[in-house]
Amino acid sequence: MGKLHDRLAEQAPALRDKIRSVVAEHGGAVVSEVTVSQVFGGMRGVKGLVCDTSVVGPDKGLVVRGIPIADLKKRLPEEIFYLLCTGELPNAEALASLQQELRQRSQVPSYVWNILKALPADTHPMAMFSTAILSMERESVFRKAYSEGMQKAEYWEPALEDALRLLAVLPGVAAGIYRIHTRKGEPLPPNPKLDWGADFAAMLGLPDPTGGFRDLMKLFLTLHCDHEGGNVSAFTCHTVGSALSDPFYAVSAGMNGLAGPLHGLANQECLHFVLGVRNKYHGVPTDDQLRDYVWETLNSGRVIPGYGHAVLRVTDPRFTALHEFGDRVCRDDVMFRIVDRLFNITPQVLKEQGKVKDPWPNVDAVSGSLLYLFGLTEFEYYTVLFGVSRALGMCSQLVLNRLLGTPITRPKSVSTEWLIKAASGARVPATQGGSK
Ligand code: AMX
Repeated sequence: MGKLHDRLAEQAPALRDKIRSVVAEHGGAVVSEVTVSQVFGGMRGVKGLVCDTSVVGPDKGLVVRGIPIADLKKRLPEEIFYLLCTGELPNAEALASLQQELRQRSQVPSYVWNILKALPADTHPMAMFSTAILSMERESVFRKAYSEGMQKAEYWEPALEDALRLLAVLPGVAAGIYRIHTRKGEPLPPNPKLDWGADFAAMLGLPDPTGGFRDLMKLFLTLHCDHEGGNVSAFTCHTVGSALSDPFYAVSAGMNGLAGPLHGLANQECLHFVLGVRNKYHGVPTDDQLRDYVWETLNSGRVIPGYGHAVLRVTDPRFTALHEFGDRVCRDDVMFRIVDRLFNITPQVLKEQGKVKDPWPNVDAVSGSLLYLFGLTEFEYYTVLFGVSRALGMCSQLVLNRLLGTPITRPKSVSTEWLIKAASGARVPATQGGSK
């Protein structure tokens, strides 16, 4: 057993006691109320979930276990995983132990390649990614242990084993998907001398003479690791896992949510947008031209990808971290300059339009352009990169929820008629309908 397992085993009794006593002492306290607008508005702002791996403050952005993401940008993604799980950054010994555990589990089974190669050529890389994860469900140690009658207090241990297997194999799977999908050649094997992020960058097989692409990938994987519990992919993964479906089922489901254009697909859409600007103006437009372009997009009923957020109300610190990286390594690149000008102009236009709650850029406004610069030009693939990183958050949340014995998710839905009656003050039954 690795150091991560041992630390979680040490922490488990106190964590469980804490939840038990919170519920015992404050179980009846009201922490959120729900308006009709929220019921019809995607439950925005309703506090009905617990997630201790990270929080996203409207004015702070992502804070991982109490540490702002900007302070973690030099950390390795695997250090972040340890942090997400335990609330502590690993010391050198714990990091080496985790890296060793990942290396031992990193071999991609040949049947995964056979499945991926058998899919039609126009299959989206995210569908390939989710399929690959699901195809490995047969390996689940959690499912096997559950069917053999494991006790509830033990759930987290095989969940951690599945999580480590998944995280170990995902860089190889994702890089192989890139190579198969773009017909760049056979998947490349992992290199045990490299860390998780560097190995992923190497297995993509792109030329990287300066090491800039490797550094970008490591930063990208760290920045996208987690975004509290209510976003579509985290919540989906959590819900599926709450049924005690094993981490392969749950993470695959989370990836299907990440594939949506309002969530993880946005970085692909952003690059599309920036390329549209470049192609229309044959380079970097003037600020006036760019302002017109943004207005034209809005007036045609489309969103400006990479701007706005369901929770944030400031510039996303992950955008700032990647923007700083771009400023350091490719300040004069046409695409980066367009991203930079858009950052100066778009918030003002969105404010003038007056619809969005958050006119500021999110992380997707810049990431695609940097990837493009380093030769990763197939933007259909970008959400898979996001998925590799976000698996860190999904897996840590799953392990902690099994450790805490979190019950199955089952909020109550009501009919529109019930809501109308309730909102107009008519007496309505406290419960209505309901199903398992
Ligand atoms: N461009 C144009 N209009 C926008 C907009 C944008 N970037 N962001 C929000 N709006 C519009 C909404 O469509 C909505 O219009 P409606 O009332 O006509 O439906 C109105 O402004 C109010 O929306 P909101 O409350 O500010 O945002 P939200 O919480 O409903 O949605 C988000 C948040 C991210 C889906 C939205 O800002 C958006 O579509 N942005 C562009 C896509 C994007 O960048 N997604 C990435 C999100 C981060 C991630 O998961 N990777």
